[in-house]
Amino acid sequence: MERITVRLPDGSAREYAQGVSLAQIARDAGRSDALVAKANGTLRDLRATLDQDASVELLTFDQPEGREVYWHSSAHLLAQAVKALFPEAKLAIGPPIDDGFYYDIDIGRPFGPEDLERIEARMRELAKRDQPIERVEIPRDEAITMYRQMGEKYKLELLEEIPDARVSFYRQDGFMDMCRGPHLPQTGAIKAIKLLSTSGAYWRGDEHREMLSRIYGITFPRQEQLDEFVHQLEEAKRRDHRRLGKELKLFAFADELGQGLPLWLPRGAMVRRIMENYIVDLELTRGYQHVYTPDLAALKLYKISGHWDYFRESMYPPMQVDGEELVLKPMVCPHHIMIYKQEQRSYRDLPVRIAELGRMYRYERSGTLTGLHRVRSMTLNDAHIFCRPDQVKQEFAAVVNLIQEVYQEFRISDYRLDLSLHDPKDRQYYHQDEELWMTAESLLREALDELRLTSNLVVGGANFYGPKLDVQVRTAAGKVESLSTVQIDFLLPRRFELEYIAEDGKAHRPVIIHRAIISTMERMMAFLIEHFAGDFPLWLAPEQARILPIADRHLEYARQVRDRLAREGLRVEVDQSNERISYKVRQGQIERVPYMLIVGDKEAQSGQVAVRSRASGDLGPMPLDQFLNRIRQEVTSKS
Ligand code: TSB
Ligand code: ZN
Repeated sequence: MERITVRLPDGSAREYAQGVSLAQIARDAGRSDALVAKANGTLRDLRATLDQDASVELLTFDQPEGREVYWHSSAHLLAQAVKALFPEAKLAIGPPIDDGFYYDIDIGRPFGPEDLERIEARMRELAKRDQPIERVEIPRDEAITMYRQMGEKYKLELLEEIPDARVSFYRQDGFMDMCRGPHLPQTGAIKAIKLLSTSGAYWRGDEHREMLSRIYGITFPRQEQLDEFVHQLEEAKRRDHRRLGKELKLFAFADELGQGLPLWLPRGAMVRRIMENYIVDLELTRGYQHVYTPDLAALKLYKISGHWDYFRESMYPPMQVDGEELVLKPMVCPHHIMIYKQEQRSYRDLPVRIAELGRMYRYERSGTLTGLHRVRSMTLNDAHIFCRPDQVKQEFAAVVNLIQEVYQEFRISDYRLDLSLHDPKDRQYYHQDEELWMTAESLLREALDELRLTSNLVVGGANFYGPKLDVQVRTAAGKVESLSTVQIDFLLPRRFELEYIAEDGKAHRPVIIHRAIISTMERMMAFLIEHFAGDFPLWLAPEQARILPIADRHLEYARQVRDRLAREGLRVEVDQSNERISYKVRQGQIERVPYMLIVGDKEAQSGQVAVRSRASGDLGPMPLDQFLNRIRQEVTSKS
């Protein structure tokens, strides 16, 4: 028999007889953790054999491809369990996904929670039996006959589209599923199993076809991994801003209003107003001038800027009025440029920093809309800094410092910086002036170096007008989104022929820095709700204290306390319901009110309040002034 040479990634090589299995190679390499192998670049079952020299890579659950196979085999196990419990079930498709796997199945009704429990238990049983998973290839006609007999109409439909003469199946125990593979060598590799949810799914995603029932699940080699996953899932649910936004009455969406168009309810609007006042006041101390510009603009403005060419798919279509074409504003920059152009500017005037809480409208595809994280109408904490080329670095640094200062106040420390540059190969999207790109990008890199900041390079992530630095944060669901952004732009000044008179008396071209510190109010709100899990710090809380009268006869004193605190600028309300005090306390907890002030006979007589803090529990009775001092201090320190 012929010998073959097998090479492993560590450089070692071994001789084998032709026909050696990949499982044998894994055993010899002491790799009991291997799930599947790559032989000469092709993914293969461990049960597969080699008949020529090969470089072999053994893959485990820790590698994306290994995990994919693991979850794919888990989907088969799910189908096997379903067929064992519901022999009449018709199987459709069952692929691995980012987090686990699903299987679409037709049992003529949706699966319920009890079904899931039974199926999950059966999967565990089948995995414990540790059945071999074997690949079999059969002629296509035979496969058709088999599936006809079984009445597996969805499989038949899939089979009809396969042109090959032979079709591969995977068999474990008596269960067979048509599949390309590869798969795990045996079911016992699947250890920790959880079925997560069900949903309806149309066959082939076509709403005119059958409605199937989809079961989602996840599996891991170790129980701790499953526990950790479930914990993260619960944490994501607990923090999900869409759920909290409803529960805490912060914002809402309405079908009649349209997708991606949020309503800011009084409590959410209060938080937003605090954020807006905070950032505008801060910017006014840093040399920004705040302006207002319209939500509509003539289309020609965006033709000059280039947005119409490069950003059109995110814009609402133009409307015709009085012979003019108007569009909803998708970006504020051209408006601020118009403001810059109102005066002749000299080098002494620069930098000019024009800021606005600018409303923007963007057509985002409906599949991408996620609560307040991604909406279609939004308000951006926007500014455009018009400066001389020699001022870019220092202005950029000032913006980055401002971001850091604001993040500290909001207690945001978990973020990443993305430096997005243009892709020189993408000649379609990016303007062709390589020199401009080089200048802008090296300025940005130098500034970052001087700030001693490390960033993650994203080639091809730049805007059409220039490179940028984005602050990236993670949503509760684990998705990465940009919050703050700083963008260097040499292009729009050119397109709009912007000028300033330099020391030499001649007209020169300024540079624009586009920047947003707290992003759009919508995205920041979504982020903060999840970040604080609904427990806004006192300075941001929509309702800072609630006064709870024990009985109706304490209502008057409660109102006096409220008026006193309100005059001091605090956001206070009285619970005027005739519920029992324990119920009122519970309600205050659910609504995450930072302080509850309970007032009864004793408090009313002595001018005191009994304080219950969200963070520290019962603080007992104290004079109103003492409480006032405490809360004032907490607000100023933003703690
Ligand atoms: C900074 N012209 C620049 C501005 O001067 C600009 O508009 N940049 S942007 O397109 O990157 O948007 C700025 C920020 O708005 C993004 O970083 C992101 O945080 C936020 N944002 C963008 N699109 C949406 C959206 N659909 N929903 C919520 N927030 C969004
Ligand atoms: Zn801009």
